[in-house]
Amino acid sequence: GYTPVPEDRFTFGLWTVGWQARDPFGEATRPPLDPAETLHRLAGLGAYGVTFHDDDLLAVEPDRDKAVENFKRALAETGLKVPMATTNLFTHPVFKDGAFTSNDRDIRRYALRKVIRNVDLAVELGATTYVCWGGREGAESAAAKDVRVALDRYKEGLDLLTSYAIDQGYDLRFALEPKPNEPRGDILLPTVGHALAFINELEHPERVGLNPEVGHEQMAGLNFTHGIAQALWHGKLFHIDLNGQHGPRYDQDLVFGHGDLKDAFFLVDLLESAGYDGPRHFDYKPLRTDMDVWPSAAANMRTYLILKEKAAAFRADPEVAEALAATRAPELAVPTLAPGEALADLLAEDFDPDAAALRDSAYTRLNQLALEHLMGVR
Ligand code: GLT
Ligand code: MN
Ligand code: MN
Ligand code: MN
Repeated sequence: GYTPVPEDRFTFGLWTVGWQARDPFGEATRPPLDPAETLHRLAGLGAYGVTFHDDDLLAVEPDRDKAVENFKRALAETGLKVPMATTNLFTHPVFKDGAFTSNDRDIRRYALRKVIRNVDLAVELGATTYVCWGGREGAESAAAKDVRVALDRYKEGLDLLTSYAIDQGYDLRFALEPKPNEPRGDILLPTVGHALAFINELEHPERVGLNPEVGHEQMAGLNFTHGIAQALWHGKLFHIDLNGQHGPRYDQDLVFGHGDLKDAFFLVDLLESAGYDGPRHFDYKPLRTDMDVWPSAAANMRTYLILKEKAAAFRADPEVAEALAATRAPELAVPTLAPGEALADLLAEDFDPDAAALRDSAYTRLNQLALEHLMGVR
């Protein structure tokens, strides 16, 4: 069991296993990986596809045309798909004050050219989602960045990109990836909620959704599964970055489940029961102390499959059904006003709040049942 197959739709960024483990305090601990080798390794592990930044393709071959050719050959050899691609708008020092929201107009124009060049390649490779992680769109000094004006420029950038995709006839949607901080002191569109509200102000909101990352919402102290549920409710979960994080600290990018395991369990429960049909995309970093990155890649998929089985067993457990009924959860699906009923009927109703306050929801029993499934004792 727990052996991934392409039908599971597991995907990995080239930059994940390819991370050489440079951090703010130390040099790389691992040599660069040839993207072609990465594709063969991931296919061997049962993955469905890969994702990439424009610059990831250049890891061992600086000539873009040759690098693209090598990548295409490896895709053909392995049968891996490219459901999503993205742009590196953060490594080069030119982006130190942002890309779409840099104070420098010529840098904003360069950033858009860099994105559009990779959008064309992404579509050629079959991608239908284009992620925009604005890690450098932000500030450390309160006065130097007028946030309202920066949001005007952020919107302008996305409006240009969505219009371009529409004009080209591309079957491509854009997915914003929120993050509260790191590398900037404060990043624009810091959470799922901020990004959802921003999308409503865009010229083509139907073309723009979200790519939330587990750790990024948890860095903001938020409940990731709740954020995903709301993104689904808005029809905006275009893509997802799965990984692990322990609370509000630096972005850990741990293996999926290696942070908050209980939240990972309920996340898988939600994705599977809500019928999310996009890729299960891992955006993790192999530990800096691991020299062999492939066991950690496999661990992400194995953990997901184990949690999927545990969540299904939890939902099928008659005691869980009984405990759920005791919480009166099914009643939440009943509209507050009955069909045909008038507000006047509600206003005229007699009610004893003191008696209703005595009802017990017994949520602890449900929590414990979930934990016991997760701990493997049921
Ligand atoms: C970068 C970031 C990730 C984003 C990637 C997409 S790049 O590694 O930390 O969270 O998903 O640009
Ligand atoms: Mn991260
Ligand atoms: Mn990351
Ligand atoms: Mn990410």
